[in-house]
Amino acid sequence: MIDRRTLLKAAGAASLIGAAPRALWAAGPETAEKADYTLRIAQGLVELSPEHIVSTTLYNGQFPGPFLRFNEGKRTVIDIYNDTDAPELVHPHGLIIPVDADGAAEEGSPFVPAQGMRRISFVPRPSGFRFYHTHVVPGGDLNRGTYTGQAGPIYIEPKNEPGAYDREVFLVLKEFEPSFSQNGDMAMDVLTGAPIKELQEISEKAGEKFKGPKGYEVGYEFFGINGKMLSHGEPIRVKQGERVLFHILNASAGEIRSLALPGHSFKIVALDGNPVPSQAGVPLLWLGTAERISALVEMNHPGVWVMGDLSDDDRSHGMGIVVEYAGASGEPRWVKPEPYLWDYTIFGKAGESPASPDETLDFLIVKENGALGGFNRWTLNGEAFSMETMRPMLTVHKGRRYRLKFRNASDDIHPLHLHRHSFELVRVNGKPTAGVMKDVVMLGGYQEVEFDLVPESPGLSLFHCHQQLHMDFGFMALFNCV
Ligand SMILES: [Cu+2]
Repeated sequence: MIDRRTLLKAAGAASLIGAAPRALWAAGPETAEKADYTLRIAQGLVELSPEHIVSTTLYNGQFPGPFLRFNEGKRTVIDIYNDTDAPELVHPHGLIIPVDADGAAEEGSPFVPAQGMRRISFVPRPSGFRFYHTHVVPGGDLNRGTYTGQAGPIYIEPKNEPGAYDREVFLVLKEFEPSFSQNGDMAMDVLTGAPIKELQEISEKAGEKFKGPKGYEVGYEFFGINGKMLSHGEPIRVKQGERVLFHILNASAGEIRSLALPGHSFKIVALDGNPVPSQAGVPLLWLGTAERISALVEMNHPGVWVMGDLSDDDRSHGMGIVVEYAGASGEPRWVKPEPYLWDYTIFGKAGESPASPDETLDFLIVKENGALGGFNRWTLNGEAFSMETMRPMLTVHKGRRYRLKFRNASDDIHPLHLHRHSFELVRVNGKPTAGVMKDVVMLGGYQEVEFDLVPESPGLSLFHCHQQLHMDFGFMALFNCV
């Protein structure tokens, strides 16, 4: 139904032109120093189940990509080989690292050339659960970017582990076999807070200008945890009384995920790998694209359970994993949980407010329905990011405290992400908070979120919505830190 050539012309072409000269800078290892890790980017197969084997681009032929464990502050070296015919970028997400290693072409990071290699090295920080993924711009090409299987977990060993636990389990949530649709079903009842009327009105006005059919969205055929559809991987085997620390990553290209384990609750110890001030308990999890949650679960409800997505459709297409108690038997059971809306502020410092900002910056997010060859275009303060000029939107000064206020004049949830920095949530849907440090935050439909940024990484930092389709069609900005 969709002509790929037209799509590429509309979206991807600019980024490919930009790729060519930069690829020439790529160089091999200059010294005999041995790499700590080697990543090889190539086409491969993921056996989601014996009946569902998908072909996609992978790291080292596996999904998720190899688990990279670093020690905070200890320099690490990674060799990246690209066996594909297109330039690639590997972005270590949530790390405070220089542009050269960040894998974001918009900032000036070099590409890993097609059929070539590049060595990166950096000093990993901050500690906690991070991940790595491709950062190329697929535009309308669903065989590229985060639509592929290019994602893997990173854990930077902290000096002190938050919370006592018996064992750790890493879960990477990911969907496969994408296709375009014009009737998306993004989860809506995700976040607390009421829609703001003024933002709905702005959205309606924009809607009058951009009439016509709804812009394209991406749907998926199969879902899995750690590359296996529900009931097709090894179950998580637990014992009664065990405290399991789950590290959960939503490695989706654009979906919001939920996860529940019937009869159990989650005690949140870290968000995006950063320990939270208040370790609140919640009945289920909501994760925006690229968000991570570290949560302790006390295994006190014996049985064989489905730990799965609340969406019946996604779960029945694989989004879940079996949790099996020692000595329990029978078919895995799923029990639909009561609705629960996510509120970041319950994990903040109770009764405290963050330091006052030196400057406040406002951003209004507007959707232009179907404005780019059937794709929605996204604007920040009236400006869609230009891949041609790559002009930085603003200059920020190291050490100053900026309060960034985002107002969403659309009904979509946007997982906002800033590269090479963490930020502190200060107000979510009207509720003040302090002390929650993140690198991705979900901004609800017709809602507002504010976070404080104290820039510390000199150079360009890319800010964008982590919804692949949103970032590729305007929802990006460069902040220049001087
Ligand atoms: Cu978005």
